[in-house]
Amino acid sequence: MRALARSFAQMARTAEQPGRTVQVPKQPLAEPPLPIHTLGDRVLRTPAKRIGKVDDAVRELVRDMLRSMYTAKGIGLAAPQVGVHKQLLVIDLDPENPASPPLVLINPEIRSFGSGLDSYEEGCLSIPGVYLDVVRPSTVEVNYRDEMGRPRRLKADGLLGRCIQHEMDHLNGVLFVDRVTDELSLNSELQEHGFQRGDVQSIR
Ligand code: GNR
Ligand code: NI
Repeated sequence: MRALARSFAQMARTAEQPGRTVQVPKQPLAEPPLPIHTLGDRVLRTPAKRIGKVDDAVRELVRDMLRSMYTAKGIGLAAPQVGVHKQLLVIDLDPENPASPPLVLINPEIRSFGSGLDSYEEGCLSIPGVYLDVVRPSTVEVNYRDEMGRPRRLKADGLLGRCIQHEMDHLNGVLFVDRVTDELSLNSELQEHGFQRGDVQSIR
């Protein structure tokens, strides 16, 4: 009986321990657990800081970011979008597939860009409704740490390469509209969705 009671106590403790995984159900919730800031909000322009130690608190933040991303129907989310100035981003290009794990990038650094350029229509959870073409390198190579703090390297092209670059811009306080070159489309699309042209910091 003592042994049985003790094993239940151990089970309860195990269940309470923050997990070694960051997986959450991909189901949308009624509201994102972390509210997502939008264009014009200064928090989106504040550069993120390196994460010193990848601990349970970081993994809990990752879970809340994933829940927020799945609820908002995005394929990526960077910590500054939820008002957290940390170098952390999550990506899931297959949010409908429960079997494919999301990507978690901590302290990502771009090692190199490929030589080719692509144009692609981007959107952003922080600028809802606005979709505009952005030119970026077709491929990137990044170093980062995963959710267990292990160092990783990834070479990405296509939508993944695009998404990594979009999210890493967020870590530097840059938004995709800053990179749009079609001034006419930019102005009309912003106006149509109630955003201010003055909140864009065009890069050129
Ligand atoms: O959900 C998103 N879709 C998307 C489409 C094209 C290029 C980039 C993205 S990322 C975006 C989610 C978001 O705002 N991440 O910061
Ligand atoms: Ni975005």
